[in-house]
Amino acid sequence: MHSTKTRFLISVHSLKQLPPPDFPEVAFAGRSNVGKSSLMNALLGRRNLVKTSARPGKTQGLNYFLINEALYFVDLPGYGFARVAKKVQAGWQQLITEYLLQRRTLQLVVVILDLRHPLKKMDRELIDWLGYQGLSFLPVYTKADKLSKNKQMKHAAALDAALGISKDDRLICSSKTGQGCEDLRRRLAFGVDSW
Ligand SMILES: Nc1nc2c(ncn2[C@@H]2O[C@H](COP(=O)(O)OP(=O)(O)OP(=O)(O)O)[C@@H](O)[C@H]2O)c(=O)[nH]1
Ligand SMILES: [Mg+2]
Repeated sequence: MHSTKTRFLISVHSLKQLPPPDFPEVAFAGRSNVGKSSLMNALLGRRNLVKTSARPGKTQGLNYFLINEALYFVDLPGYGFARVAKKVQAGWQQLITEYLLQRRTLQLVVVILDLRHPLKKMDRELIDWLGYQGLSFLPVYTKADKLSKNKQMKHAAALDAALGISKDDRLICSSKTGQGCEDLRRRLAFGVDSW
């Protein structure tokens, strides 16, 4: 493991609370419970720095982590969880939308999808919207450990086709086994030399 020094900075609930835009940043988006927080922990080599949960709706607010005093990771609340009140979901969505549109230092949105499942409507809407807004994004197909190698390839090809992308434009990962994490770390090394 690399010597990565990470600390939790702030949970942002309104744009006024955003930390000064002093570093490049990478945001992690995806459906509730897809494994965003787990993937961040896997990348950082930390067990539970970013709070994870078997119950969807764990991450609330935009949670900022500072890595090696050089890069921000931003854990976003998940979307599409029916049991979170509509009003609360709408509030998060507005916060996330405004954040994505305003934050000039945002380098990349990692969009996390479950490798086991077909593309969902809200995933497609997010990816289409990011493309339309000209924001850079990287699809990551996670929970790969739950499928055989053969199935991983099949499912990944189906998601690629649904998104209209090639296999160089995404990664297959597992937070449990660490599969793909080294590749992902390399793609996220904005301003960080010692990953
Ligand atoms: N087997 C396996 N389980 C995973 C993986 N990633 C996440 N999980 C499990 O999936 C559940 C949800 O993980 P989280 O990381 O909390 O998901 P999240 O997307 O941050 O969820 P919200 O914060 O609610 O939006 C937890 O029970 C994790 O242990 C993975 O790669 N493999
Ligand atoms: Mg989370």
